[in-house]
Amino acid sequence: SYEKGTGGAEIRLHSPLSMPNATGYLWNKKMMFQMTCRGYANALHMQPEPAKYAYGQSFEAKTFMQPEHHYYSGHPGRFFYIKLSNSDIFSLPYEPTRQTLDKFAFIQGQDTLRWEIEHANIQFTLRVTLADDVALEDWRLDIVNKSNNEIHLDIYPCFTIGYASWMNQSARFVPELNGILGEYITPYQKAKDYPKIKQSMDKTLFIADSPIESFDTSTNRFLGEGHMHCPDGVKHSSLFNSTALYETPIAVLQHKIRLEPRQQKKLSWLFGPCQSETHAKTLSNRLQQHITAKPSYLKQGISIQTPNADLNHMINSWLPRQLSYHIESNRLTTDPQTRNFLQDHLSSIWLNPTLAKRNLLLALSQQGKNGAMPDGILLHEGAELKYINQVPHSDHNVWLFPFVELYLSETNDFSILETTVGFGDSDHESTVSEHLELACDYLWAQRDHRGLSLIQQGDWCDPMNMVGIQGRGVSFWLTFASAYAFGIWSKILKTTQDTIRAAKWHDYQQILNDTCNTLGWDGDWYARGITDDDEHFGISRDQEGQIFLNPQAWAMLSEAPTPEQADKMVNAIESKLRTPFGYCMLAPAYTHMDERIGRVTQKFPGTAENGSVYNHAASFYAYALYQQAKINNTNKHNDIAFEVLFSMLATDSDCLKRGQLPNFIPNYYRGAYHQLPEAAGRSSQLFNTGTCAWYYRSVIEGLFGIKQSKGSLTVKPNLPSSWTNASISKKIFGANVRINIKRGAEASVSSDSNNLQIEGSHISGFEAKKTYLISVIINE
Ligand code: CEZ
Repeated sequence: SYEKGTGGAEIRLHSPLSMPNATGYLWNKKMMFQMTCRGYANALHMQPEPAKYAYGQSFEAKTFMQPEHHYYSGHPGRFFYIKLSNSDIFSLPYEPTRQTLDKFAFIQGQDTLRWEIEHANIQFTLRVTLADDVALEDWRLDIVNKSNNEIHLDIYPCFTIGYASWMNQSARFVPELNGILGEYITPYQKAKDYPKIKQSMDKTLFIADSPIESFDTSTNRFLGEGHMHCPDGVKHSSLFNSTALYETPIAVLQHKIRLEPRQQKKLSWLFGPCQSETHAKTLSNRLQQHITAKPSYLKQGISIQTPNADLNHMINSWLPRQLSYHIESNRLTTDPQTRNFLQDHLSSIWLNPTLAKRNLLLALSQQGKNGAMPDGILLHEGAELKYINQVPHSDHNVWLFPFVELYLSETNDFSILETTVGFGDSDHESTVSEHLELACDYLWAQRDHRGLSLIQQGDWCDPMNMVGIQGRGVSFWLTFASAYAFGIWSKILKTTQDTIRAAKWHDYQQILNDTCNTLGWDGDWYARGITDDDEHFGISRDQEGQIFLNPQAWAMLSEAPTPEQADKMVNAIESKLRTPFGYCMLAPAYTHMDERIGRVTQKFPGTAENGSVYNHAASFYAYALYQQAKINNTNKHNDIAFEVLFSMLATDSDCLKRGQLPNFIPNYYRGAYHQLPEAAGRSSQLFNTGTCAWYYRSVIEGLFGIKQSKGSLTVKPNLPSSWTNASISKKIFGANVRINIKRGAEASVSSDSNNLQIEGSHISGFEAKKTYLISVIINE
């Protein structure tokens, strides 16, 4: 029911019914906009805190972007009622009338969402783009009369503004704007909040470029005795010209159109937040001079050709877009969780290394003098730690290390280690290298009498909040993650000739691994943790939450398991966590609260951290399997590693079950495959996820086996056994490098350039801006 357009430029869905919650998204630096194929919309803009300019019909809780967002009839949307002269009424894109349309296509482009619809011999092309520099939706409708008769149409764009405030809300028609202005006061009670409220964009603008016959701004007056699917306003010959005076606002306009046979007409509208009527007037100029937010990320990323079309499509066209969304929007927060900030900006290292450097220094400037990274990174003066960032989590230091490792290998900019940065709680300045040493010291110190890492009220797993609530519970995952961090740090120190400290952190890595092997190995896999009351969990004895994916993946990253242990873990994961829709984060999913563990066990079985196919965790696993391959010099898990990656993609054969288009990788698909098979596979539709950077990294370093280090390149591909060839183009130290991989009798690496030095699989001598072709033969 969907089609991938040429060169991955767009994805087309042919029905509003087959995947009703399939969404597309757009963003610019000020906002994000997500819309379902049927016309429901979610939009947030930053001012700088996230805010809405279109709300639901009743008061909404303020929250962060959620998975499996609930759509209902009456949900905020962007609708266009069309009334024909014979009074037939239908709506674009599909909601709210839900009238079957003769032809329907919903199209996600790189910088547009578009619908191509035909009905009653009329062709409609509806598209939305965002302005490049402000929060503003630009809507265009092209109408073509395909019949041989003159037709008369009433078009009613209907943009819900919704219940914005219990203090003050209204909306009115403003003739000078040729449109509607909704006004409200963001509700507040504390006088100290007033300065912020005063600055906020508490107005919603909806303006048209075409003559307006009538309007409504009061939701109730517009609906009358009808509903959104059949409002009185549209049934009448004209809207009621209502003004919303402390009533729920809506923005509906009536345009009358006459079309000769084959004639075409274009209409456009702008919708978005604004500060004042004067500001609205300035924005209205954009009707004439609209500049669309354009993507710039594709040329910075990699390009691959493999026998797997779904993978090519995701990597070449859509994943870089999702990476870019993360680094430009910071997930629409002003205090991204430190863990998210450092993982999302792994992508900056590939797409914008200057930004990556700036963000690493920003994060380190908020580190405590004791070495602890804070729970969130404040992006603006006045930003505060909110939501989950008020709950102490133990893992934030870990994420510095994969970041620094990738930054150094990709950029070769070792001078960053000597750059000085301040601290969050002291005027003192230290070099980045000293900051990182302190971060390791802190992780080392935060262990219990057994030498295991204390979990506090959560680690990577946010809602695992009661394992260590009394201060004693520990996490095997975090112990492995700390060991992994020490391992990375030790390798960096070795490169910088600091052999004494390199040896120390290598020893500490070994100590943590040994401790986990002694206290955490359960026979076929590692336990997840030990509770405050000294009980192991995530072990074979448990009925629920018997096996967790993360400790296995990170044990591999920290190099704790022997090859025999690794095989056992892989087998256990295959038999207990693998489903047709990907690898679950834990199984079986919890069905009731386990007070030893916390609120993760209260999440609905198979959703989010409670046993979904949590793609972030799956991408760690893929990366770890490839890492294993490198360390143990074996390709025995290559097929599984690829399966882990592939199973995260919505494909032709399973997209209906997932309910998602292949325009992004969601944070999860429903798991609990054996417990609740009917919901298994359903996408969360949430494109905020740490998955994307680790996925990209797994493809580059894992599947293609490309690793840069100290100015040279190593290529050791890990192709699945069924592939005979593949190629990748990537910027390597500023040079444009294409690597062709083939199977052959004898493994070799060669190049078209005599200026490169090749020793085994190591290649050096790249010059920036030059183009190189490297041919790699791997064993048949
Ligand atoms: O959020 C993510 C976090 O942003 O959950 C991950 C964690 O590593 C990320 O940093 C795993 O826990 O509070 C909660 O219950 C949640 O855990 C979520 O908010 C979670 C969601 O999946 C949101 O998408």
